[in-house]
Amino acid sequence: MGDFWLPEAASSIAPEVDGLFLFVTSVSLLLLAGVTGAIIYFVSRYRRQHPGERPAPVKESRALEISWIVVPTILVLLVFNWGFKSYVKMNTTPSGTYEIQVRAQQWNFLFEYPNGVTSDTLYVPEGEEVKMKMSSSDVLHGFYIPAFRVKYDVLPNRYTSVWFEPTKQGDYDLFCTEYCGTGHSDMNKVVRVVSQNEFQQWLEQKATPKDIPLPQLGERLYTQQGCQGCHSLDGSRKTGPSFQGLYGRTNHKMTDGSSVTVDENYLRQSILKPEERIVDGYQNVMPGSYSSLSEQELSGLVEFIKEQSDKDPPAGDAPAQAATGQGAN
Ligand code: HEC
Ligand SMILES: [Cu+2]
Repeated sequence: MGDFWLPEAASSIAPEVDGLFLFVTSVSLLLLAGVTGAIIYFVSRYRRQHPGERPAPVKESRALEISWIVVPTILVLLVFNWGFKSYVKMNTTPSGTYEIQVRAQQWNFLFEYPNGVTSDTLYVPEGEEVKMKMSSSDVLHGFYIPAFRVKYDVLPNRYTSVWFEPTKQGDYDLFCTEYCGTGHSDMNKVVRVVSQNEFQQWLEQKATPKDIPLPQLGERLYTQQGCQGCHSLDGSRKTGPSFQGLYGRTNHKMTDGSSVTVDENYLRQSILKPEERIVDGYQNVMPGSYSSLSEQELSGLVEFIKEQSDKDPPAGDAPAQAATGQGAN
């Protein structure tokens, strides 16, 4: 049933939500059919038969009046009762629920698990109640998983939460549902429901080893810190310039007409004080909050960006070509 016109139902609350939805829809359709039928019947039955015909006076029908008061009242109360119960259930987190932090920012979701592991994909165990504790570091975002039938706003300066119990393994969509800027339509993630065993394994395997090489640390930060929402690695243009082939460029143009050579110090300054030099063709929208990154994290990011050049060494005039290529996107 679910697959025909509703998204797959993959959480414990989904059948309840769908049941109510189907009930309201079918009652509405029945009423629509009844009212339309009555209109058509009356139009033909009571049409004027000959000129000068005067309709007979209408007599009240107590039975009719009572029924169109009582029947809708019962329907409304039924729907209210049903909906209210589900609503209370959805909004009361059971105690002892496994908690995952959700951080939303333009234009990325980051998921953080109790053991400190962070992830770009939301992993959740099948058959376990999970709570999302959500906050935003900039503007209003929305957290929506159609297959779970949960949707809630994510606000700056305060926590909101939703909970659900996934009932079916697989990959599902997660969307941002508040228009939050130019990258909004890219703010999609995957929810991966796995067995409890797989979930534990994944968590352990993701736990950060202490001495991780700098480029790997950088790669991790690239997703965790949301750089990926604005900077691609494949040369495509997003809100910010791609990191592909960035390092080592000479004659890199800024909006003030100056040009720079992209070395480690330029990268470092671009992350710490993005507002000081704006790359030509882009706007000053990179968050200033990265100045709180640690020295090691900064080096990690710089090394990671450097690696993006090794993969695809730019030719002498690559910047110009890259720029036109980006424009066509
Ligand atoms: C909200 C979007 C956004 C996010 C998030 C963001 N940036 Fe940027 N970034 C930009 C924009 C736009 C520019 C170009 C304008 C400028 O120079 O400030 C830029 C410029 C840069 C530059 C200079 C690029 C060049 O071509 O010279 C570097 C390096 C950089 N960002 C690194 C990062 C890193 C590292 C992160 C994550 C820790 C990050 N940015 C997060 C939007 C963003
Ligand atoms: Cu958003």
